[in-house]
Amino acid sequence: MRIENKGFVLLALALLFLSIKESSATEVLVSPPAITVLTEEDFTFSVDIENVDNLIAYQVRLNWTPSILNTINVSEGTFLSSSGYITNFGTQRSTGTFIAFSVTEDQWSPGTSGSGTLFECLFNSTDVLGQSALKLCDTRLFNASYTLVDTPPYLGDCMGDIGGPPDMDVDYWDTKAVVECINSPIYFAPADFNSDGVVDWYDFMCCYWNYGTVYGPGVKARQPVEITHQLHDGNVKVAQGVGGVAIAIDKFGLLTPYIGFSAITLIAGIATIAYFRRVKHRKEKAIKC
Ligand SMILES: [Ca+2]
Ligand SMILES: [Ca+2]
Repeated sequence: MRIENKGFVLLALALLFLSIKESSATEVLVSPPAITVLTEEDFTFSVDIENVDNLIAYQVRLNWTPSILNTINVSEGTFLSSSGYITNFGTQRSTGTFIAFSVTEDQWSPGTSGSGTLFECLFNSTDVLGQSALKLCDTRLFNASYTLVDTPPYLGDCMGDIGGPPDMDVDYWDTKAVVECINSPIYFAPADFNSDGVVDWYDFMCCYWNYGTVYGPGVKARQPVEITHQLHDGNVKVAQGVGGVAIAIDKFGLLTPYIGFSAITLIAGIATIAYFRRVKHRKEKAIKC
């Protein structure tokens, strides 16, 4: 083979390798990436995931310009539950941002692989012309596995029963405290198990994996395993409606009762999980005895 032909073959193989590598990267993206709407118009978009392997939980924050857009509703997509297992989805919202999270209820369920929709959003444009990014950040994707690590720290244990000090037992009270701290302006350091300065879904996953654990000499902690990924933001352009008359409505005020509802629902769901896991844990202990 001539030298220039060898070079061409090597270049083609390199490009093929790069294309395979790029297509297999896990991505979280806004779909469609570019949206044009009129003032005071409802519109939908989704946050999707592509090429993920063995996903059991996620957290995604979405930021936008609140003078341009309002959020109306956020609902879970079909991807995580496509494994056939029940999921617990929730959001914590404030002006111009929300953080969405979900986890498969049964911690021993297999993860979900492939591509699909994590959650769907119904938004409304205001009467202000302009553009707003739909910016993804603070995303965390979790594999359906964990790593055993030495203690301390005692992952998942941030308080005792009814708000007491940490008691070396990971239970409902720890889980409740972590969920209530997510997106809260009040930083509760004991619930920040990985000491990254924020209480988020990683810290919840510490409770998830270690739920029912009673720490003592030689007892290891289960550390969440994260999935690396890339982000692709979206953008919304708000144009003047033809012949439309802009009517200023404080939609955020109208939505106030809804904000916080999903968080309460989530905590209730987690409490249910906690209850059944506690019953299961007690049964297992009884069988061992
Ligand atoms: Ca505890
Ligand atoms: Ca943390």
